[in-house]
Amino acid sequence: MSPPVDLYVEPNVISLTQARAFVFERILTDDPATRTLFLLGTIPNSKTGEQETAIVKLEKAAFDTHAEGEREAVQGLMGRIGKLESLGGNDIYYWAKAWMKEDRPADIKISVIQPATEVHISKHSKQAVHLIRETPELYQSIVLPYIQSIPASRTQWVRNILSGVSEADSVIYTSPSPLGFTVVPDLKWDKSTLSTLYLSIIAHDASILSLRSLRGDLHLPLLIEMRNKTEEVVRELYPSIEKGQLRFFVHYQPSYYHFHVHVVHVSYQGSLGMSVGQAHLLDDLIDLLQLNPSALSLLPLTYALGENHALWKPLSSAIAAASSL
Ligand code: G7M
Repeated sequence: MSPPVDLYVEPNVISLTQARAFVFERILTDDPATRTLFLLGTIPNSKTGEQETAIVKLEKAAFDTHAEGEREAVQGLMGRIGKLESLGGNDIYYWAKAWMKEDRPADIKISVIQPATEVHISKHSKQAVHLIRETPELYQSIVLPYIQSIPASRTQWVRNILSGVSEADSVIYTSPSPLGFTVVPDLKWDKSTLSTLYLSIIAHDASILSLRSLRGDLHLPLLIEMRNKTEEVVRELYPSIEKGQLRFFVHYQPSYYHFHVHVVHVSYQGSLGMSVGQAHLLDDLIDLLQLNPSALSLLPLTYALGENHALWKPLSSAIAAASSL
């Protein structure tokens, strides 16, 4: 039933004319991580034409690969790049920022893996994800042998950083032995936007495979130095970053097994790699090891695993077999 005529209110839609008539006053929030801008200004009322205070949120849209005609548009995307500025490269990985049209701010960040292997293709393919509870026994019987079977070529890019072959001009700090570690921008960072700052602290000791290898008696001084020295160096380099504005965390499972710590600006909320279960605060790991030097080899760990991950089949089968006993 249609509403009575005198109660009918024109739907409030914004027209192109009104949008173009927006008078900008100031930026309320600029969040590069979510690619969102909140602007304050005025827009003319559609009936009276009078300028009214308005808050406008501008959010970059996701690539729509399902809409009709969009597949063709995606196919042509790389061909439409007007300008490209390399940000770095290491082994088979390259990253850059690019402009779809030269006359506007860089609008995409590009990361390339070339030549990509089947492992890369399956890692980056959409897949179902499940939660796994990894006991210390499962770590010893399945996870550790898997890590030991990974070819050394998969961590070539890490050795390139540590030996100075790649990314040498990006390295922010190298700590001398015996507490050796190197701090370098993660390839996810554009190396300029502080609110999306993203660094990696890579341990020099390749025998620390992941957080499972950490022992209080051996590694507490290293972890504490990574935490404190990196904060000091980053704050010296970027004085606008305050104490308590850097988040230090460690992934389990990581994507490569050479111990490293992620460091991000606290306002950076955009990364899936910060999900509960995968990300462990460095401070919590230090506390756990102080309580019990073997805590990280004794605790069961729960995390999400994609079905394409090499550990999914052996771990899920072992868990299913144990629960049917
Ligand atoms: O999940 P995991 O803790 O293993 O994270 C690995 C991190 O290493 C990710 O945040 C990647 O963006 C980063 N990364 C990967 N590669 C191949 C490179 C690289 O070649 N250089 C730098 N600087 N970071 C990388």
